[in-house]
Amino acid sequence: MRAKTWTGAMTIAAAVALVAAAVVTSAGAREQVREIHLVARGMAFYLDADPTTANPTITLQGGERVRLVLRNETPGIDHDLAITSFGVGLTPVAVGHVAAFDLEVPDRPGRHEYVCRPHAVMMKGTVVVEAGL
Ligand SMILES: [Cu+2]
Repeated sequence: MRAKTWTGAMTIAAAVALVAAAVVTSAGAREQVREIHLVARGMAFYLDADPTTANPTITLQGGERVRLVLRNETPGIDHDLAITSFGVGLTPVAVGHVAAFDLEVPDRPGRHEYVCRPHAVMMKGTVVVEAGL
């Protein structure tokens, strides 16, 4: 009997937690930030989801909010990540570390460049901004 009451209390607590999570989620949806995860491996960038395409083109939507996350997997070499035409970038990231910056993408289609500033000759790619919805 006592155990059953305890279970009931737990169920109510879980339901309250779910409602609270739903409220947080709907509030978050209004200011949704899309995360793009990059890895610096050797002397190139890779998307976390595609470990074979070096320095991939990154496509953004005008007006969207994105968070660019960089993880450095290059022993002994610090890398950064910047989109200088947007005035955003990271301070250098040591191996095994992760850093990120947020960007509100200008609502203007165009092509830009992302780069690792210390290794700009090898580590750079294109950012395409498509027309916003
Ligand atoms: Cu670098």
